[in-house]
Amino acid sequence: MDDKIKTLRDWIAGSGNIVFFGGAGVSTESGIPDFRSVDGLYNQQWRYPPETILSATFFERDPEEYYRFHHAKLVVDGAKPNRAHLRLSELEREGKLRAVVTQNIDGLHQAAGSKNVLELHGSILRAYCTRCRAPYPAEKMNHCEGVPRCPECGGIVRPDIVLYEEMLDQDVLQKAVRYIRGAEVLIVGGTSLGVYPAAGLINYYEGDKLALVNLSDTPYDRYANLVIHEKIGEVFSQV
Ligand code: CNA
Repeated sequence: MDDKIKTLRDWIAGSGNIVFFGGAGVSTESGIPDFRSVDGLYNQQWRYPPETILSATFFERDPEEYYRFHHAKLVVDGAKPNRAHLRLSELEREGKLRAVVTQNIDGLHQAAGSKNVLELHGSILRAYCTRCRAPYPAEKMNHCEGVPRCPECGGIVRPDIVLYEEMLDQDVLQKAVRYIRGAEVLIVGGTSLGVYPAAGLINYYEGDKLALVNLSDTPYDRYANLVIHEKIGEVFSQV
């Protein structure tokens, strides 16, 4: 086994206070494309970059185009948790992992069995009406034709995700800060650490066991105590 993976395994074995902070790269091995990899959404043919389509202004101006993207790219039917999701949920059950803080909106950590998941950017598995705020079945929103409408008031339905230009839920953010600040081991994985304010959360970590597991370099590599540039599912299957 690689020395770095062995170090991570030792940290995990020796700690009862681990926090995981992750992003889209955690789900690529489940078949959900991220934004910035070569086969990520930035490098696919699309009329606008994902961050434009996934913005509040764009949603308001062109919900048809938003939902075209949503149905084609955000909803990946049949995606299942991979070895990273599954090992993280196991570590929680073993009483070693305190929380998963995620930028993902796919619900795969919960599907793997994780209970304490802080979804910084919400989830496409929840939906509500933009006009009357009534909840709407996410399954229907994710599989309808065109723009879903509220049966009560006719308003446009939206996913319960944080669009660009919108604020993060302060309660979720504060909890994430608390877990990260108090963690003994912080494992950060599958994130380019380029989307703020989420990426800035790493600055709250005060310990000396910061592990970064990401295929490509990140701006935080030089601050980490351990950097592993490998597939996160493969790493988690060994720790
Ligand atoms: P990103 O900017 O696309 O970065 C992903 C990172 O993961 C890249 O640096 C890749 O090198 C790395 N990566 C890809 N596959 C693997 C792998 N198997 N193992 C290890 N590393 C890998 O995504 P971020 O999460 O950093 O950006 C934040 C955005 C992306 C958030 O707002 C998310 O909501 C949004 N997003 C979420 C999903 C999802 O829910 N699955 C999918 C696409 C985008």
